[in-house]
Amino acid sequence: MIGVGDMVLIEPLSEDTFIENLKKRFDHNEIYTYIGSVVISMNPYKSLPIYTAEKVEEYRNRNFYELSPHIYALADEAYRSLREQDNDQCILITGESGAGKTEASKFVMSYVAAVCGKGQEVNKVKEQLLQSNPVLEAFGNAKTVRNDNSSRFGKYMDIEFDFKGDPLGGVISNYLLEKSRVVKQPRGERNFHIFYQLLSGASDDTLKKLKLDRDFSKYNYLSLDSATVNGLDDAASFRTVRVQSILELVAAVLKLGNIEFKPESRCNGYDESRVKDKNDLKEMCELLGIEQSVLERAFSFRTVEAKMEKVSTTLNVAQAQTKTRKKVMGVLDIYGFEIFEENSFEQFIINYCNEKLQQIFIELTLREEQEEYVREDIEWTNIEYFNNAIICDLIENNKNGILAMLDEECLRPGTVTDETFLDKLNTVCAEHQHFESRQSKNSKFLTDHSLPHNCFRIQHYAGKVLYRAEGFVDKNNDLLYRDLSQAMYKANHSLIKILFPEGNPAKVNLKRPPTAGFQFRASVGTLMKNLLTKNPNYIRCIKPNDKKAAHIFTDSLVCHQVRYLGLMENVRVRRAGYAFRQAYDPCLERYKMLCKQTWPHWKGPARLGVEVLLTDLQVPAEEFAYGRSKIFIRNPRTLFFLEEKRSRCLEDLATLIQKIFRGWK
Ligand code: AD9
Ligand code: MG
Repeated sequence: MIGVGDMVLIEPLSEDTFIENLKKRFDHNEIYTYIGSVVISMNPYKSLPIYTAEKVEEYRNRNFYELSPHIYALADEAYRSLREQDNDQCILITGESGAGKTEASKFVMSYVAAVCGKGQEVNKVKEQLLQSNPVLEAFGNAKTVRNDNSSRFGKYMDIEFDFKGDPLGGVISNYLLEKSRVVKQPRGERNFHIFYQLLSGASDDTLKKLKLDRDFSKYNYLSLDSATVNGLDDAASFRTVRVQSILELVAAVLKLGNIEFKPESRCNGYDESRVKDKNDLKEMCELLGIEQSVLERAFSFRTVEAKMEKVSTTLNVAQAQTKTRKKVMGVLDIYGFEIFEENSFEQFIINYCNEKLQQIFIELTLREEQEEYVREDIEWTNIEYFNNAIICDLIENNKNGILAMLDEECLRPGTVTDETFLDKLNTVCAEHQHFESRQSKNSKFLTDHSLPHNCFRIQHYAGKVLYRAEGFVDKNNDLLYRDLSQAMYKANHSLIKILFPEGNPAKVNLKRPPTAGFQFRASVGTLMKNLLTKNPNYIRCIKPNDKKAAHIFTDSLVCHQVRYLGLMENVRVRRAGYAFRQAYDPCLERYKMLCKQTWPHWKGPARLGVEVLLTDLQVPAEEFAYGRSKIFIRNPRTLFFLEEKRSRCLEDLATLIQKIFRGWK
């Protein structure tokens, strides 16, 4: 073993020894290290031969700590626990942009696909689950400064299994795609991969049908300074994602980007815009089956609604109804925390999502764990940690959180601009600070004189981020004018019709749709609640350097991530605590066959039964503690010992039954 495989065993424990251990392992291509059951994953930025079919076999059905740390061990543990103990699982993958979350989620999915079920039907389901990735990435990922394949949407996938553990299918939920990228990309970044894939991968014939040119420079939406990316084969990726009706849409978007407008004065004194060169418009209409005059009108005019209603409905997530209970494994892969030179509404949403996920980690591994020891009367010395709940509150508080204030501005009659929104923020968040404690939410709204005009700054758990208020109001409003959606609905193109249901004149809805921020907050809230009902498995991804390069380990960068991810606190809680716990009843039920005094029926209280059992098995006293309602086991090895004894006992029993059965025959 290179270095120490589980940080819990490091001696002496300090930030230096922790990082030294990560570095040593990283230098030897050991990118995975445990903190108890949490997997730390260092991005190697090179492909390693550790994801082969042989590796899958090696980790299959093995106990978590038996082999050297690997993401497969976590995937195996989660899958087995789901199948054998009927516990729904979720895999929570966190880390900043470029740390390796998406890759990790794919390794987990391919591992689970490799070990679960067999047969033609099952294989079809597996194939579909795995094939969703390239398509989603083509439309939802893009090259950014931080990551050449950066997820610009959040993704949560529930893989459903039947009682045998065979996959039944999956449900994918997407969270707020960074739509603004279609029309504008920061310097050095690209649009979504699909555009480049289409132009470089489609046949001449397809391009001709789509009225497209292979040359990126012909399209305003495709930035030029970074059109090709090292290591990305757009043409090859294209072959996996082509679907004709979708491609027509992609082509139409490129044409849309080339349409130019010119102002035209009207006799009533108002200006209006007109399409300058009609060729792109004409071709776009042909692709989508829309009458040119209809679309041109929709581009140039806007019917202004007199009435605006405030929306106060909450979003209900449709729940699939099934007769038999499905077992579920959820895999969450969101966009990682990011700080750019210019941060806008999108970064604000992305970073908020990361705050929420860090909250779950804190709640479950640091807070809840410690509180449980106190509740159960187990001797415990408290371990301090930073709780980011106040940052979440600053953003999502119903009354005076930033998102609520943004909504209030967006829905307010009168002139609303990004400046009026910023004024409001400054008034509410900054001015209250003087009267509040340092632990208040507003203390994370940073005010100082160096703040540039039109900006605000937030102290996130992972660092300070300066946001430019420009565009917040528009992006939150996210209004698609009704004239435009009605024009799209009239298209003679089945996919477009599906995409703009609100354009159906029979379903005119005068209500204002909920804002982007409101929808996001509601759906993230639902997601968090859902995750809390499942057994969490954590993968904490770390980025070794800022150069997207192999072999470079920048100590300061890693140290920063180790700190804000709360990994030191994680080790301390883990070292002082107990790896496993179980209520007395199910514990006795599971292991009672290992002891003559408890098998087959134990007549006293369950707690006493467990005590008799452990004494009989000669488990050393320092290995466990008796809580009020649960038994706590310090070392995972003790649990393996019990599990192994149980398996052997079951095997003996099976052999015995077979013998008896044969005797009868
Ligand atoms: V973002 O928040 O979506 O911007 P991610 O998802 O955390 O980010 P991603 O998984 O896309 O990062 O990883 C970035 C790149 O690092 C990948 O494109 C790979 O080139 C590289 N990477 C990450 N993990 C591994 C790995 N286990 N083995 C090899 C890896 N390369
Ligand atoms: Mg990603």
